[in-house]
Amino acid sequence: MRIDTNPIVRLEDYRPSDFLIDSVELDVKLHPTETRVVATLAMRPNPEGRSDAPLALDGDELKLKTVALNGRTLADEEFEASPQSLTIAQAPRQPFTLTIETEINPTANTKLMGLYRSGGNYCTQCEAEGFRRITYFLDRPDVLSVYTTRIEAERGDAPVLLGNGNPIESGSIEGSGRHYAIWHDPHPKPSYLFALVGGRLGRIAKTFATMSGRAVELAIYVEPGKENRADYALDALERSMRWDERVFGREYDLDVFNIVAVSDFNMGAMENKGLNIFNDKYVLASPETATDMDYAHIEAIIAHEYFHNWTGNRVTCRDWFQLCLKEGLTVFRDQEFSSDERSRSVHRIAEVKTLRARQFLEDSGPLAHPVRPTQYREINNFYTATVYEKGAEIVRMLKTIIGEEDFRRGMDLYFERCDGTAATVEDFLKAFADVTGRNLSHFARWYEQSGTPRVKVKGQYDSGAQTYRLDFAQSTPATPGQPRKDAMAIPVALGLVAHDGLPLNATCERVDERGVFLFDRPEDGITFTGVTSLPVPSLFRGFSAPVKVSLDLPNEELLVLLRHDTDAFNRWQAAQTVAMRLLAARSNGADVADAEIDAFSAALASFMERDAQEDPAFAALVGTLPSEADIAQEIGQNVDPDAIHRARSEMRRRIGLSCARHLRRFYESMTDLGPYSPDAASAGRRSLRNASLDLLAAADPSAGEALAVRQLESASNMTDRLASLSVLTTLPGAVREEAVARFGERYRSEPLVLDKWFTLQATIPEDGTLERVKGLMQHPAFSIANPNRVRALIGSFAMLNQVQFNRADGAGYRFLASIVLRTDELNPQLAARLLTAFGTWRMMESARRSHAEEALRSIAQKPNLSRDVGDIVSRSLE
Ligand code: 0A1
Ligand code: ZN
Repeated sequence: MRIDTNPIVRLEDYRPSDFLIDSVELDVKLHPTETRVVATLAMRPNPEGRSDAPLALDGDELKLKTVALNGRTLADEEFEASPQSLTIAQAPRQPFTLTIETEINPTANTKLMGLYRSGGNYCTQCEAEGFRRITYFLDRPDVLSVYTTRIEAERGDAPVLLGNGNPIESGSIEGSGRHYAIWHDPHPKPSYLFALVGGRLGRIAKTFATMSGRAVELAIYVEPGKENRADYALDALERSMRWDERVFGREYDLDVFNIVAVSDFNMGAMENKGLNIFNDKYVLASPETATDMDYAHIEAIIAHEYFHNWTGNRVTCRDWFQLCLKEGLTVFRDQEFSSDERSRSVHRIAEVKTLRARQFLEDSGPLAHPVRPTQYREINNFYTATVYEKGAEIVRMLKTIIGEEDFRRGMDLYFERCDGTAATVEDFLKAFADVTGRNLSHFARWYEQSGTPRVKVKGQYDSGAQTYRLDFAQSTPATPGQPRKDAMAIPVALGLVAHDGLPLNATCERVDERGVFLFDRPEDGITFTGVTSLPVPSLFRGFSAPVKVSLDLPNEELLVLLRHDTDAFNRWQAAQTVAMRLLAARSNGADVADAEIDAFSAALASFMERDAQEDPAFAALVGTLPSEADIAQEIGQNVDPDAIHRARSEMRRRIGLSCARHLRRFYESMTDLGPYSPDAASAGRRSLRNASLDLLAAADPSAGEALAVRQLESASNMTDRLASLSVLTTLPGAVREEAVARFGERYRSEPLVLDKWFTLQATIPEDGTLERVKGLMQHPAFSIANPNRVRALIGSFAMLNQVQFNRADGAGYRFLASIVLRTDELNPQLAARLLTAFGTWRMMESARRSHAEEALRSIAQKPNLSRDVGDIVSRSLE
């Protein structure tokens, strides 16, 4: 394997910057290939830094034109410059001005970091280390500066010019066809929050009055002609701002808030101060082009980026190891927002499904790392489910442990103390320790220890004494770099449920007034008294901790929870646990008595009969079996994806047959009541109807096909149209091919819709799919340079198509390896993300495992890999 020479950055090596930059004046003359940037930096030595240190600025692929110190151009021997750095050995020990002129080529920038072009427009992406691709800088999050940006461009090319902060001046440059705009951001910020945009863009706007009565102009900029597709995003922005005022007391702090949608973007969106830049898929929506899920994602991501204004921007991170300080907390905030705007329990189930599918998976594979990592080779590779999603779970657990009121008081104190600073996880926890008087040092282990804790629980009822005892044991498996683990502080929200569902007045002194037991040792036990009949324990209500639970209860008892638990999450969980037991056993070739499957189907049928109507979205979730990937994760070793696929298909068929009467009823009754609306209640009806269609088709393919064809033709919105096409893709034959072709034709000029079409085809669990994917790479709408297209077609194939990516002959792995190498030359971040699909290779059966290893090695031995890909491939093979 190739030797990795990339230096490792370590948390323990952190030291303050030797210099500070109080203000930055940037003058950017936009040009497609020769953009000129003049940066004027007001600098001074940092009293907390070393007094003899040289001034070493970061760069990346930069071309230096000139550098001047206090207005005097420096001679060549007075500094050292390369595309990667600019060093002045003898920098002044008093405040000074450094003026640097660089030239950059936005058109050649395919990495989509720094200044680049998307759809002919200019835009920037600076997190984490992209600002150094614009000018030489102290490109680290603990250097905070006030920015003034002057942007100049051809008026015809870029009539719209946007920067951070407030607009302060604009005008024409006489006789040149050029114009300029000046933006000033009064809030000191790190360079990763810098942004500018120049281009031809349409705009929608509205005025927002903040809680203290200030007027803020909210605007969204999109491709001209698509303005009305931004209405939902603008509405979501306004709701987010109101929510943050109401729930966290946080007010917006500039005169304008701008959002720009671009079509080439590596991630979801970016929280640049006052100028959020979004992947257009998380802004643009119309009933004809977007699904209910798209609307929900738009709402969540608009909120997420807006919430960063306080958790990320006003309080930023001291260093990149603290990434979870802004990301975990902001995900928690956006989840709370979505829960308040929609159905809390349905949303919680969705959050947990994502957490398990992505974060538990990551935590059990070669890329496992702590929520606050202690070292990295490439920071771009740490924008992970662990930092984001598990990071959010930690904040949620903290709130569960200390309670709502103290949580709010702690947040207030955190904002008060840390506003305007670059903070750490310790600063965050200290605010909560101080308001509650609690010692949170044991809790802090959640940030340090990687791996998903397992909790084993045993229950014992003593009918004579009317007590019920629960014994808990915890352990966390070894993960890379962490062979041994300590016990975690695990909040267990719990209760007891009687078999007949009637309330049990049992009590336990170890359970607090919010129903939470804090399990913080390797083993512990608690006893309930006053238990008048045999109960079923309902544990980890609302998924109170990100752990894997095993509870040795028979299926019939678990199904009591589906029927009677007051906690909706655990009702859903009970059905999932039973389904998972049956599916895992079947996939492993174990004998599962038909009676057990029948009992499960009957429980589902009676749930559908009794409760489904009340909350259709919840019912749709209960009726959806664990995914093939979830089953693989549960099995954990020697996985045969084909066996899993067969077991799950068979179970879907059986459920479809035994619940057919209810499913047909839902299919007929859960129709749209009026014109399309993306609200949660309407979306819930559609989801139950479409989940019913899916099960009906599994039970009776030809009847299902007929229903799906009819729905595809008559659908009035993308949710229903796509759901019917999705059902058709599971049914091979001419009808499917015809439907797929017509859909592709109908949306040929709608890239975001074609992405869904790419994904559907890439996830067909049949042998021809790899060839189909290769064929689709030739489609005129496909582009290897556009991350959305690549992820929709190739990312989905690798991440979602269990049987075809993990083909027994290794062709899926070899294909992905070739794409990773190809994309690495253009866009290393994209390549590295695709490569994470190999995270499950070690859990496959041996033939697949060796094919995967060979594919990984073929990547590893290539010369000149990017740092992004080099890092992932070497960790995947370790
Ligand atoms: N801070 C953003 C995520 C983000 C990170 C890196 C990027 O560079 C390509 C872009 C966006 C967020 O959490 O929304
Ligand atoms: Zn974020």
